[in-house]
Amino acid sequence: MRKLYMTAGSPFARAVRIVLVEKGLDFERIVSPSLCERADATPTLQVPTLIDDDVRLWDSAVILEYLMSTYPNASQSYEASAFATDYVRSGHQLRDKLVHATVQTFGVSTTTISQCHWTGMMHADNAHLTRCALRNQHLLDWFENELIDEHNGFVAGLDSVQDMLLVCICQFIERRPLNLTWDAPRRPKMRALADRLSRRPSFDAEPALWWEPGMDLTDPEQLAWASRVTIADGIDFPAWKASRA
Ligand SMILES: N[C@@H](CCC(=O)N[C@@H](CS)C(=O)NCC(=O)O)C(=O)O
Repeated sequence: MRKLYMTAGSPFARAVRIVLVEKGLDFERIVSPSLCERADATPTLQVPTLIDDDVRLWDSAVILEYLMSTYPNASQSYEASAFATDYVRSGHQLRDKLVHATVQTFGVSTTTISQCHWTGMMHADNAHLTRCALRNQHLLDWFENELIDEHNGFVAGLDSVQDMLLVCICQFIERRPLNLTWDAPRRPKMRALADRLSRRPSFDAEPALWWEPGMDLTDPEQLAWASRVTIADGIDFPAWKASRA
């Protein structure tokens, strides 16, 4: 069976998981692979990496392109806007790839801040990370401008892979105490996109989870808490743990 190297938190891996679900494709999860397992799978040492028979791919953009071009969509048995049939549309390749690359830059900026945060470097105290946080705000304003309206994402009438990755990164931001934000009154199209995609069963099946060091997502209570809490709740894991002691 195809295998996906992933972590529960990676927004890039989550976008791949969501597309696998949209397409009705089974996969085995290699969750939080060790350094040795990562090194055996990919020279990037990163997740996601996908193994599908003799095809081994890393980088979510390449994996998403492969899945979109190799497998047709499963038939939809629920009320939802249509899921894109192509990674990039014929006649719009350059624009769709530019959008995807820009969304990936948003993801890299965000996960760089996150990974540094957990090693004790707050973005406000570091010039490069401060630039990453500033870049995010410029990128978010650009996305708001590129989204068509409050009923459509980057492409009229369907939910694209680019829409999905963008929302995965926003929902990652909502589930880390990083002092970052994406939501703002001046970005109603972004809010509408996140709300609409959250209603897709694939987003529910592969949820974004709160994460902080010390959490154990194999504990059902912690998993239930991680599934519902966001930064809007104003609580973090140490506070929740203390409230239960
Ligand atoms: N461009 C890559 C980025 C993947 C990435 O940054 N993965 C992170 C997790 S969100 C990772 O594996 N980080 C560990 C590391 O960089 O060593 C993609 O789109 O797949």
